Amino acid sequence: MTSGQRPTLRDFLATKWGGNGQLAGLDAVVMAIAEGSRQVQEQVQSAALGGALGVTGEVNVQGEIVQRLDQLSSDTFVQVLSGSGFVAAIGCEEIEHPVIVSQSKPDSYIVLMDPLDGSSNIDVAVSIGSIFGIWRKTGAGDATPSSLLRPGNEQVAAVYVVYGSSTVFVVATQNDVNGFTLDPKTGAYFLTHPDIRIPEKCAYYSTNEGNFESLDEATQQAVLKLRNAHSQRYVGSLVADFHRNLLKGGIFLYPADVKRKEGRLRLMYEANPLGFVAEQAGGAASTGYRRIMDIMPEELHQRTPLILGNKDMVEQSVSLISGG
Ligand code: P6P
Repeated sequence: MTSGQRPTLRDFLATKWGGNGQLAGLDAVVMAIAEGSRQVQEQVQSAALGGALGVTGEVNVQGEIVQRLDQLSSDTFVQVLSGSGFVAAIGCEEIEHPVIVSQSKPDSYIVLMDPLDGSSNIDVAVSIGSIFGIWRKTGAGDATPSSLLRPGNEQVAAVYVVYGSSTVFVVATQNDVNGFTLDPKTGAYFLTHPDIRIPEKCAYYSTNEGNFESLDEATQQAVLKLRNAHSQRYVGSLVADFHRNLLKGGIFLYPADVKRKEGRLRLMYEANPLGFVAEQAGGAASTGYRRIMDIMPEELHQRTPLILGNKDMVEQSVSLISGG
């Protein structure tokens, strides 16, 4: 099927969501993310030539050195989301406090994002990505910081983008996950992965084996069981590892360990959005002890252990980790 016969993201959303009053304005938010990702894809592709690789010299709220592309992508997505008219507040990995967008429309949304995930891979041309969790704004008036501290089970949609051998845009709503591929010539996304469901068979496991000795005994047993039955694939970019596992079957683990008792990955803009996508595609997301999306967040940048992907394998790993 040529791109000429494939629906664009815009047409798909109009057809799929047009009549659903519950999702009013959500297409404007998703199209803003799509536009931002188109700009970020160009920034990523031309970074080396345009001197945008490397670091800004700043350290972000995570205590991590800010890559120039981290800052650029954060600025890009804040701009397009704020301009959509349907976003009331933005939480961002690169920004310590929430960005409150005043005078947003009554039926507007809250967006939590990791604008560019996988920073350590930027300078070596390995796949990176962007991640977005979307909640409906509740209450009258402008959003407040507490508007962003919502459990993942209240998300209405989630989006991630993989900047890899192609740029793939995956959008999930209840029981509906679809992937679109960017045509760099036109800047349009075309439907290429309709009705994504995570395969029953788990082909891969993804974890940083360098942390093995830091894991507790029960978690080591879970990793050993996976090691003996599946191929190991680990890119070091959560979005790339998750996307492969979503399409081909797999499980991703970044458990708690002695160095990271709360885990390494962030709850609000990594674990919750990808956990939402996983569950809508028939998968699962756990801390190793509880469902990710049931966590009531206490702060914007809190971290969590993450076991994510094929439902049976997540459940088996959780059973070993938690002794349940
Ligand atoms: P490690 C990238 O910085 C990231 O946040 C995720 O994309 C990735 O899965 C993880 O960190 C990699 O962490 O400790 O294995 O380098």
